[in-house]
Formats: sequence, C-alpha cells, structure tokens
Amino acid sequence: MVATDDVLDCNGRTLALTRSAIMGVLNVTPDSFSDGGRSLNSVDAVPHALEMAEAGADIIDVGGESTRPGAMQVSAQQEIDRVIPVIEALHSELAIPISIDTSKPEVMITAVAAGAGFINDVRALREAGAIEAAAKLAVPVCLMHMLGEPRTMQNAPAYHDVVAEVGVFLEARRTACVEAGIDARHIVLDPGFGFGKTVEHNLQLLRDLSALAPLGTPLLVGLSRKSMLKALLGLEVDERLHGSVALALIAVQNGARIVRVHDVAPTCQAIRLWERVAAGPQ
Ligand code: 9MG
Repeated sequence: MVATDDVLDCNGRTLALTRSAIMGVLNVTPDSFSDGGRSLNSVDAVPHALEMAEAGADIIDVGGESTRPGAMQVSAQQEIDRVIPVIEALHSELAIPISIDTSKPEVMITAVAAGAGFINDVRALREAGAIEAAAKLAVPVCLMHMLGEPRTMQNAPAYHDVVAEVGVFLEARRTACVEAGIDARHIVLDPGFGFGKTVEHNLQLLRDLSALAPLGTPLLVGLSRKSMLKALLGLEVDERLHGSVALALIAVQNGARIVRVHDVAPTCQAIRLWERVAAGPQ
C-alpha cells in the first residue's frame, strides 16, 4: 500500500485532497475540441482562469497542444510560446497551483520554471526524457492511460477487460516512475476517458472506478464535454454542461479525488453539496 498525503505540494502551493479537487481546463490552443478556440492567448486565457478560480477551481490545467482525436501536433517551442506567458501571468495573479498539460520534457521544465507545480501528462511520462525531467522537477504528476496516439486512438479500440488492462498499465507506469525517482506520494492516476475507448469502455471504467484505486493513489478523471455525451444523449459540445456535471459527480461518488472540468461553478456546487450530504449529520 502506498501512503498518499492528503495534500500535494505543487511547487510551493498546496492542492488539498481532503475533499474533491476541481481542476479547471485552460486550453491555449486554436484547435481544442470543446473550447473552440475560446482561450487562444494570454489576453483571453488569463481572465478565464481567474473566473474559474473565483468559481471554486483548486488548480488550473494549462495546455498548449490539443489532444482531441485527429489534432495537429505542435513543436515544443510552439507549445512553450503558447503556455509560458499564461503560466507566468497566472502565477503572479493566482494563489492556487497551476498544472501544465504536456508530454514534452522541454515544456515541463520551462513551465515549472515559470511557476507551474503539477504535470498532467496524457502519455504517462512515456516520451523520451519525460520521466527523468519529472523526477528532477519533483512536482506531482498525473499519469493517464491512453491506447495508441491521439491521431488514431479512436480507430476501433479493443480490450479483453478494459478495467483490468487500464489498471495494469497504470500500475506499471506508477512503478516505473517510482523507480525513476518520483516520490510515490506525488503520483496521481487517470484512466483516460475517451482516450482509445468506446462509450462502453468509458461506462465500464466509470462504474468500476474504485477498482483502480487499490494502491491508495489518488484518481483524476476528465469527462467534461467529452463525446460520450454525444453518443449517449445526442448532445453537441455547447449542450454538454448538465451531462458533464452529472458525470463528474458520479466519478467523485465512485472514488475520483480530482475532476478536470470546463464548467467549474456548476461542477463545484454539485460536488460540494454531495460531500455535505455524504458527510452525514454534523
Ligand atoms: C488533457 N486532457 C484531456 N482530457 C484529459 C483527461 O481525461 N485526463 C487528463 N489527465 N488530461 C486530459
């Protein structure tokens, strides 16, 4: 059993996991699947992040490369040019931790130097040099499961037992990270909803989420505005608010400790209410 602190030290800023934490999504990309280019530059992105913090976000996840199926890849320099001015501005204007959503070691290093205190890697530190960079930076990391690569991951993904296979992958990556020198208490795991999964795979993972946390490692999940809401309810991206809040709440009830969301205020209200009910008589 790995002991997990209830507080993550994110480069000098704390992320408390004593209650569910809300991670606000800040895409500084022209082709992100759900923001539709809304947060393109530091001028638009910073006020949006401040709004999310005001609405209850515990951490802001800044990304400079879209991970939607079929998205264009960008160079490390392009990613740096997009995210660093935003991270610098947020670091001086906010007191909450800032996460960098990247798989590239150069971006991780530059982002942490600019004030980021958490690495969110959809490739689970499998890119060359990423695990070594993260170990040196000594900030918490989120290791996400993805089958294949964003460009091709939704081409007929197949598993024998999706929950077991995702669990084996996450455990193997956790072990590799600890062996590379990453503090086990700094590791967060994520099943990667929508990353090389059919709707049935996503539903199975959501039902059995608690099966992925037997090691005491906190779980992060991202279900916000994802295409399973189109498949299940026929909703277009701009109609997915209520479904996203419901999915975040189900995830928290099933063991998620951090939820990555676009709509911070409504998600926060739903989760805080549920926590109050679940706490029992005071
Ligand atoms: C960047 N990104 C997009 N979706 C995500 C998800 O579900 N989890 C994590 N950790 N990152 C995500």
